[in-house]
Amino acid sequence: MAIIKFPDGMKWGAATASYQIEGATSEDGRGPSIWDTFSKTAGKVVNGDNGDVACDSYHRYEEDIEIMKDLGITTYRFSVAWPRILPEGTGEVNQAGLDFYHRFVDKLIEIGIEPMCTLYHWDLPQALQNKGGWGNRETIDAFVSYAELMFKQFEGKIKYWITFNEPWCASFLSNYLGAHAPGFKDLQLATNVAHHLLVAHGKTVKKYRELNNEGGQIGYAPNVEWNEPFSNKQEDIDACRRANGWFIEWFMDPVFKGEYPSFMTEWFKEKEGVTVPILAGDMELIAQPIDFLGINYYTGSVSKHTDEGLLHHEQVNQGYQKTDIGWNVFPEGFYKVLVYIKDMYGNIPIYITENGSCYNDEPVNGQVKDKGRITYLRQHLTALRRAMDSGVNIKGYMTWSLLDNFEWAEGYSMRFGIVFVNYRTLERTKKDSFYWYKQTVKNNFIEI
Ligand code: JJW
Repeated sequence: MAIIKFPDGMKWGAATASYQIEGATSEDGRGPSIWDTFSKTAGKVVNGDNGDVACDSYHRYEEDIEIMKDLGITTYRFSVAWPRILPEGTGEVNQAGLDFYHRFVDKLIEIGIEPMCTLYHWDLPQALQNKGGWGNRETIDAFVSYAELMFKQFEGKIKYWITFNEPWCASFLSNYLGAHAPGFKDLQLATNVAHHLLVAHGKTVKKYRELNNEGGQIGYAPNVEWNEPFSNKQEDIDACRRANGWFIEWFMDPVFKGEYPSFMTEWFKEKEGVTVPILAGDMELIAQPIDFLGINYYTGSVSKHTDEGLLHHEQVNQGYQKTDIGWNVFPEGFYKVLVYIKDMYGNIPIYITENGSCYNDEPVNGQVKDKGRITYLRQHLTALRRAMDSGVNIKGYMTWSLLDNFEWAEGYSMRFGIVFVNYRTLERTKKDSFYWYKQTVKNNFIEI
């Protein structure tokens, strides 16, 4: 038994997102989002599930906050549903939507939990999608107006803001791979969307600075994976460089260096005839300095060159353990990707805004023995500590997720929570991993 200690002041938290937990999709004036439309389109979501009820957190938020209080976390990362605030995306403000988040945030603050607010966690108002969504540059200004409204409303209450969650998913997974809303399969469209998300991010950061929010911080939260070359052959190294580059450099070079990674954009141009629609001034906007970087990490793999596919890259089955969603358990990749990011972009403060695992254990006599999740968390926190020892500037860690919830295209079939949700009764049951994480938060160390 050894003890791995975290520094004093380390923030510990849990994360969720609006569409995945709230339910109440047609209550109190909320407008429809692209996820309402997508989940109600046959064949898009496992079992035809949708977020109409989800965890019913819109009504049960006080119970959820009690759970957080028991867990002892310092920070809670949640997202705001844009269509609750602006049902049409722009124009008329829905006071009832604002009221809900005020009630919620006030309660969090009252019990001493710091809110970390994600402005965009994928629930784009459908009214904006009807005008082209993120493929349309006008959506950028619609987003900045919504963000400005939120900054003003919650000034002094919310001190940590995240513009975009997982822009890779919101662009390429959603508009090229077609797996998430709005479900298109068009690489040029997806590339445009990725660019518009980045410009919207930068414009929002600029707006936040203009508003002079004292003591507040703003960042964004890209998702990363780590691809380790199968061999030292140059073609394997290059294939991994592209796979990593799609998640990391594509979304971080513009923010930290004011330019796209040319090895990626040239590849897209040569192989697919796709180009980034950059207008004058865009790159300067995107490169606004941010206060912190959020990192979402779940998985990685050993990969090699193949002559097929967008990136001429394929994973090699190395016999790694897999979680119940089929993703490799790859904690070494967590360490490596964090060190890689530090080496490339410098020592910006980093919050792990998501890390967690899917294990579908259910209650037996009131107990959920999710050993797999505890092992996953222990291994990833060990890797995180190693990254900190290697100089990565980690300020906090938020596990995904507080609750089992609507896992997008997987519906309710895949459970990531440290609290079990019975989707029939909506009863919550704390899993073994909840108690393990509670101990970790309290101790500020883990035992390995
Ligand atoms: C990649 C699958 C091809 C969420 C991916 C699918 C390829 C048709 C979890 N993070 O629920 C990545 N999550 O809301 C945000 N992160 O490719 C939060 N990444 O399909 C969690 C899914 C994901 C993915 C899912």
